[in-house]
Amino acid sequence: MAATLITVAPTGAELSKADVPQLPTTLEELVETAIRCEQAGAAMIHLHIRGADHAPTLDGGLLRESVDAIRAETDLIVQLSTGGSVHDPLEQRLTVLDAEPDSCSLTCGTTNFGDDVFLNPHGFMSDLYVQAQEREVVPEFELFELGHVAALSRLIDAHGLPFGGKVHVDFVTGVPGAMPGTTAALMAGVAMLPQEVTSWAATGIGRSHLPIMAAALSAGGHVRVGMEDNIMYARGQQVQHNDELVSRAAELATLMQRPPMSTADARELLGVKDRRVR
Ligand code: KMH
Ligand code: ZN
Repeated sequence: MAATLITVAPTGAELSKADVPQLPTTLEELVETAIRCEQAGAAMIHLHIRGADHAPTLDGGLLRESVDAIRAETDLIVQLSTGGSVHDPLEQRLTVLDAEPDSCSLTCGTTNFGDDVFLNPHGFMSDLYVQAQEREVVPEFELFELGHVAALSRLIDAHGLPFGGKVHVDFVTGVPGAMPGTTAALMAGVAMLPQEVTSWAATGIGRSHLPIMAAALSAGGHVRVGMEDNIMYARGQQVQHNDELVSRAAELATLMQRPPMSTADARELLGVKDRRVR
């Protein structure tokens, strides 16, 4: 059985440090988190950064500093979020690529996002897709809705394959108002994937975190875990560190004969450019 790519999404843009003090928001906390999560079995980090006030930011200097620091201290594939927060302007979300990440998220359409709307019009997606190709950054296609699978096909048909020739998608399930975090919804999405897709992963928000992880592992998919998606380890027990979620994913994957994938194998799976400084 194939190994499992475990991605950790440690921070996100939604939780506040005041409410969740253990959320990693400073550069020091992010690097410490990256190191511990790599040790626990993660091969990729999906990164949102925070400013000095712990609020989400797309500051170019901080993004670059964060990418460089995590690259220097770990072998993790560094994926920057281009989703940012629902309040970030589209033009600024495109500038994330300036920080030269290995990978970037690319959400395949607009979606309900709790009480908000997460905006991803076709023109923005196309610009991001083409700029990622030009800058040799591998996109991870975030699918919050079944219609996003069709939007992914539209992008591939219009612009060809991404840099590296691989197509990796991540189903983000269980966002209130979007695709539910159920095995049935996930399997419907998997069944719709176009033939160009070479690997798929899934994450479940909140309560759907564990069931979606189990469903993905059983169906040959990869997994994303982390406090961006879920801060409860169990009923009444908050996650204290992201590595708890990575360790649990690694244990379950190993139990299912699909042990955590090495960073070297993950780099090959996703076709990322080697930007490591030796
Ligand atoms: N924070 C959400 C609005 C991504 O990182 O690309 C979007 C998000 C997706 O988290
Ligand atoms: Zn994100």
